[in-house]
Amino acid sequence: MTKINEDQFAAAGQVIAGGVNSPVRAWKSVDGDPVFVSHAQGSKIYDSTGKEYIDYVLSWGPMILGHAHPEVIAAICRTAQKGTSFGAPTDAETNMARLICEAIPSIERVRMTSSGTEATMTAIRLSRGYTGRNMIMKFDGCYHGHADSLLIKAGSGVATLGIPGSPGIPEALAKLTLSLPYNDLDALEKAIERYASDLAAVIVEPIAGNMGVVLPENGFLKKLRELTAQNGIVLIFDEVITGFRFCFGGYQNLIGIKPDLTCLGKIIGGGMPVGAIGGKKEIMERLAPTGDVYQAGTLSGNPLAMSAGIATLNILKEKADSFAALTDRANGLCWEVEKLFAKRGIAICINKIFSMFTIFFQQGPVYDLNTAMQSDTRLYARFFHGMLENGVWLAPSQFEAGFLSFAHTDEDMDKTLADLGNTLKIL
Ligand code: HOZ
Repeated sequence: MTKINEDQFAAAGQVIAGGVNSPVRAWKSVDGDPVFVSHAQGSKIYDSTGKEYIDYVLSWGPMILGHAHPEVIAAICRTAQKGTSFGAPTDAETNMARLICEAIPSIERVRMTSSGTEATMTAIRLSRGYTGRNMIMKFDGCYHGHADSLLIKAGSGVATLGIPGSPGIPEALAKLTLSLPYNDLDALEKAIERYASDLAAVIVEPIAGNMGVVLPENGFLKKLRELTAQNGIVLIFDEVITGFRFCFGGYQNLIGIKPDLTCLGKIIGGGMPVGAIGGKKEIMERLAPTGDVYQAGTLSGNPLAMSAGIATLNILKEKADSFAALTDRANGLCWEVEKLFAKRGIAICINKIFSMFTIFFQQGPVYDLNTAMQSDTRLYARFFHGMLENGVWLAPSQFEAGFLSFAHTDEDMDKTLADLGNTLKIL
């Protein structure tokens, strides 16, 4: 297994809890020490020895334009020269909110935060305040950040490390969160029937990206919308990953379903720390200062984050027609990957949508957390290290999504497939 950067990781471990600032970065489930990054440009990321990798993690999604896009960097630099934080309103915040409202029709009002976790945490508090109810519903394997109420049967690092929940979350609070299997209409109908009058909100990743990519089955999201509307339950779409990844808007634009609230993050910050919650005016105006539900943040709407986000969204708006080409490139790559694995006689199941994918090391189908967990994670770890050795940077966990950016080229695809060929020889 790869064992470079041991000194750096050991040094980090002396001063940083676990040596990392987010658990999945420790590469525990792929059995190796993390490679330390020095810089990144376009579709490439470079480690501290200067080695180049084609990057399919893209900072876990935000870098859809590729790393260090010149227009985004120029916007950040221009803004930084005028000051980096004011704790007072700026026009940039209005411009950002306008772009979001224009792109996603269900959003009439926006509140910026500094992370996706803050956005989902706010969405839950707001739903509880608005409905006067306490319970919430989520789905197994969906990860909505690390707020107490949402860290129940969550995906991402929690699934990667096999942690069922987390100590530190009071039992009394955990009891207020129901978690159901993703895509299980029967369980959904029964739970709504039983708990409707106590449920403040249902929160869902409309495309699950944190147990690996798992797609909603036909009718699942539509039924969710119907049942929540009928019962006065706030429907929250967590589009932190999917927002602006498939089109200039959210996944909701493509399926014509309007949630009551939407959480955003990642791409809207162009690589700077950001989050946002948006939705119906009637609900959003319950936030203080117009309403009584409190939420705040010194760095919310931070000028650097706004400038990087606005630059990114403006480029995506201009490129709206190019999303199809990005999808074609991802389809072509996944198709060739499937062929190479089949030739080698290794069973995989690729779940993909637009420019987002996961190669599950199993026959499939993968349609919920239970089926995702049947993957051969040991084999994934060997695959991960083989690809890394060859110069391809993949997620250090079976239970995460891979992404393509507009900076990826045909040459990147060819090299990736050649690297896969080499990796398969030793798998
Ligand atoms: N939970 C994130 C991926 N879904 C990982 C964040 C990080 O480690 O940077």
